[in-house]
Amino acid sequence: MSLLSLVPRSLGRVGLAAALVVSSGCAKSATPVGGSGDAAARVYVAPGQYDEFYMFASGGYSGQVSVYGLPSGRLLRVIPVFSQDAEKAYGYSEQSKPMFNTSYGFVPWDDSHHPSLSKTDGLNDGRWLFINGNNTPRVARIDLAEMNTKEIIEIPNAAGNHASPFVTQGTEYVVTATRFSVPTPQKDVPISTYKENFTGQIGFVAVDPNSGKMSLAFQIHMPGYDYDLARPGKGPSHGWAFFTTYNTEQANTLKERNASQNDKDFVTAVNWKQAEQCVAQGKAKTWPTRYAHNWVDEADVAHSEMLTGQKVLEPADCPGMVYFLPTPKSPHGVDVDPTGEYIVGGGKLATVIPVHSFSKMQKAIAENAFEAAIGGIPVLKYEAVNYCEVANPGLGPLHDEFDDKGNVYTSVFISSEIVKWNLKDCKVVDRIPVYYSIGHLMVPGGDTRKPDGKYVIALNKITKDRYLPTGPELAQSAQLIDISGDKMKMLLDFPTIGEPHYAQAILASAIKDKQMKTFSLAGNKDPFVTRTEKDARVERKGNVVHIYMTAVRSHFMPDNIEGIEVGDSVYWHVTNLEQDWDVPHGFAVTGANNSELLVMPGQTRTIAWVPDRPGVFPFYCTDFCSALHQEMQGYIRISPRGTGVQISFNTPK
Ligand code: K7E
Ligand code: CUA
Repeated sequence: MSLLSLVPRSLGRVGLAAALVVSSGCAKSATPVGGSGDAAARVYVAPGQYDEFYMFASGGYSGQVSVYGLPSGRLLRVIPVFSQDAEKAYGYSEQSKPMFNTSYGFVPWDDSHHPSLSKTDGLNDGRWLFINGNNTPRVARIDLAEMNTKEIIEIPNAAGNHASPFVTQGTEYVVTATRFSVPTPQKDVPISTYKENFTGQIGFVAVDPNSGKMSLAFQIHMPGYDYDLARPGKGPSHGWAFFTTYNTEQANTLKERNASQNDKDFVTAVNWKQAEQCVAQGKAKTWPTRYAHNWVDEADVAHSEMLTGQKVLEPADCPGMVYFLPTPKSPHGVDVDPTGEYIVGGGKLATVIPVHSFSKMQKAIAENAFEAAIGGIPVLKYEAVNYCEVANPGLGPLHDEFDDKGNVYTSVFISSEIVKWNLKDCKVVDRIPVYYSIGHLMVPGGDTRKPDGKYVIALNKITKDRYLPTGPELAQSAQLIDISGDKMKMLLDFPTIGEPHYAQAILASAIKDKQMKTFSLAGNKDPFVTRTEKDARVERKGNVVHIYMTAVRSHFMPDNIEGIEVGDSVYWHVTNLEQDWDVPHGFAVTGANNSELLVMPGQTRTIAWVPDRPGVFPFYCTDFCSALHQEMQGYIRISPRGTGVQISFNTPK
């Protein structure tokens, strides 16, 4: 089926043109749109001034999170999460390598889609940012005062942790689910036995309210469908979480056709408070799948442990825990409005946007308004739960965000537009083309109880002719759109790093003043810390050499080292003695085949190095730290194996 054959006449001329531009691969733009009259003034943040919002965008297949200021679109930082980053030695330094441990071994890459800010009472509280690893199923937690990744937990019994991590109203849980059904637990079976052997999984990872530390609370063993996206409830629907479900056809090949047969798939509604009760009543079974849990301790050193024995519930053993809400057609996003009453499905192949009602769902459950049951899961009647269907939504609705006035903004992929409609009468009230092929969209606070209805940001997949061309690979983009008035107004385009599936934003005032400026040197608990230049030293233990080195403007101590032999395992433990904001030192040595080090004030980082040839090699500071940065350098002498040159190094005068 060609989706373009479904282009509705009601689609605006520009939207249709954009859809055709994208799908035809033509490089000519529709009429350039953007920049309403006062756009420049609306996004201009004068030199030295701060932005109003922090925006955290997922990096998609870059595996990272990038931090932008809004409304300027200025890139402030890239936070490494699931991918090694040689710039910061993340995943290369001895202190951070354990973050990549998984049951599959060392996995220094992932595909990250959904940043999710921690919440208190349904509002962003500025403590943590969670994000999913989609490929090797994981969830990471970033500390927002430090803007560093502090924890990564693997999700067992999952294959593609896509509907994740979406936090509950009080950050009780982050949710997880398997996008791909697989034999669960894994086993060797013919792929053609999908219907008999493949099953799904939805899981809840508990978050410690004080430390933020994550632990797998329980999982639910589900029918063999694909579980795509999720949103927890809020207000009256707090205690529930909603997941979109497609491939109810249970196809295992050519899914683009075979999984698009049914008119309706499901929104899966999970009553996690009921699940908690069933776990407390001992109704969960213990499964032995292994999974890794990695975290950074108080000494700023990462650890990894392998866990097993997760609690798994079968829906049939826990009545009242899971329901299916029929939803047209292969839904992608599912989003819950600020009041917690409306559950909006993104039926990417549907001709309407279905909106379910939480109170109708409760009533339907009470009245047993079921049309069937699948594996102990009641299927509610569509009419009994549906609140309305939004007509003329555009082509390929994916995701929804909300403002503070009862409006919904739906991203529409194929017709490349944002459609604005209201929850009161489910009527489309405005639409604006975006360039091109929007995935998610984001209103700051748009998933909270109190959205900040000033901007919507379009997160686009394709930029074609929007920027100066850069060879075959083009940047993806965000577009900032004013939603403060009746009509949406395009304000700004800016390129993004990787693929920004989703983003979240928080008022800068909520976290700006909490930002950490230095690590405390006095409080440095790294086992290889060197607190003063007097303590700097070189120690040999067999073929292993530990260099305890300090860095301060503008020298290393020691900076002349002899007595190292070819093939030694040399560990450079560099402590930055500065206690001044924004004075990192770098460290690099010739032939380092992993990365440099970038050491924050008060911090210790370690890099391993195995010299492979005799000679005298320089090392130097990579971060321009002072007028005499270029003098911040030293030499290490490497002797042939077995020459027995004594260890020596210079000490402070
Ligand atoms: Cu729509 Cu992974 Cu949330 Cu991309 S997903 S767009
Ligand atoms: Cu230290 Cu440059």
